[in-house]
Amino acid sequence: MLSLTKSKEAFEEAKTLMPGGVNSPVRSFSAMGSTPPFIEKAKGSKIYDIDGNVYIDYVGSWGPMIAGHANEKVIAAINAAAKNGTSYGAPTLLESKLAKLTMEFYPSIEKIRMVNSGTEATMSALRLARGFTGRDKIVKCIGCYHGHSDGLLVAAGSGAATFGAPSSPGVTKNVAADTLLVPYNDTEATEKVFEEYGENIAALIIEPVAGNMGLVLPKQGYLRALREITEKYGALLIFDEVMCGFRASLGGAQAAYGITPDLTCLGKIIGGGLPVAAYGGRRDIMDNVAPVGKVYQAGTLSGNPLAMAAGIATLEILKEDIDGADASRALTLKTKELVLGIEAKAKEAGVKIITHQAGSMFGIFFSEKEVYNYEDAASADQEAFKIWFHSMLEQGIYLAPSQFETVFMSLAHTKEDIEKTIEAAGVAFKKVCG
Ligand code: HOZ
Repeated sequence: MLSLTKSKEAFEEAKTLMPGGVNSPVRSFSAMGSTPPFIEKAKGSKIYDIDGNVYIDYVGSWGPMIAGHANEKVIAAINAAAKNGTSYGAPTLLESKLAKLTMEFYPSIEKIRMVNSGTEATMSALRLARGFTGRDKIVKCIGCYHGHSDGLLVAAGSGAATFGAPSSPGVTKNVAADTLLVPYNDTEATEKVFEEYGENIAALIIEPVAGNMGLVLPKQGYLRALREITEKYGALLIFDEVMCGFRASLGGAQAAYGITPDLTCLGKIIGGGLPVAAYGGRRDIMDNVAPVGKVYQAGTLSGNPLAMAAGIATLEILKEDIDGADASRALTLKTKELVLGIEAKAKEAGVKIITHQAGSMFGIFFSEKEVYNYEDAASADQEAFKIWFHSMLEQGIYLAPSQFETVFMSLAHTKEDIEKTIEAAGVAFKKVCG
């Protein structure tokens, strides 16, 4: 039985200090009805809580820790940068280095602007799209999550869906009215919205591989259809690859599916565990950002030297070959092994699940029917998920505490970790059966 005595005490105190005891809602575990382990440290594929429990971690700080926790190269780079001062609010060589490295992975990005969070990246990309096109409306998919700026907290996934408030109070009707909604994977609905509002639509923003309604993959031809529709109506196509960037493939979903968006938003991995995100894309569009153009966006800690150093070290690790192939092959194979093992255990226990994998991301739904969009995801058995989640945690496997999230593999996960996780999954599926 997992002992969380110290975490429980810490959580009680934290709840008196912060809403729900946390600085970001999903990590409160409240959707799972339990107490979050308070983390003391992490190394490689493991995280350690303040009660002395050790977990194999598949959350990886919600994506960034692709090289594993406290990777020596990343820590050395942060230390070296810190010795030279922690922030200057002035240009550095590190910013150009991370920009160039990012563009090697994402050739569609001809110019880039570094910011601090995925929320800033998507919010700024949309402002830019509006400034560039002179149009007001945007299109987003129901259940996709693009951070917490007002216009994007409409029918949002992730924590917003987890806590039953996909459209947040506090977002004005006028702002919400400029966000047009379509179901994910629904080309026809998208065409209809463009037929009706096309002249006023600045951009369609999408997680090309959706990671915030569980992991949902694009149907064949869907992303290409979006490219064609946006082009036809003169709207921009924005890929929010904050989550699937460097994971669906090293070049993200755009490389995996062969689609070139006009703008891309990145986050998480690009900062190697420190706060970095970015938006970038076509030069003619990016040159509308201040100080070249008039679309304003700024930030004191944007391009912070510690964060740039961590991002550079992480992307350099991703460029290294592993067993004669690039890192994405190793990550994908490990993830596949885990997913196949989990599927086999579910079958053995007679539990119906749907699994999805995109490179080093994976997710499971307790459902008998395929999951193509938010409605399908929401109709999966949430109670079964909760039982499975808690049994896995008890056995030292740390998964995202919500059906509307994705889990992540890192380069640090070992064969032994994967075998242990598959065994644990077998026990957990039996629990689901009662
Ligand atoms: N929005 C993040 C997951 N999609 C959760 C971030 C966190 O709680 O740390």
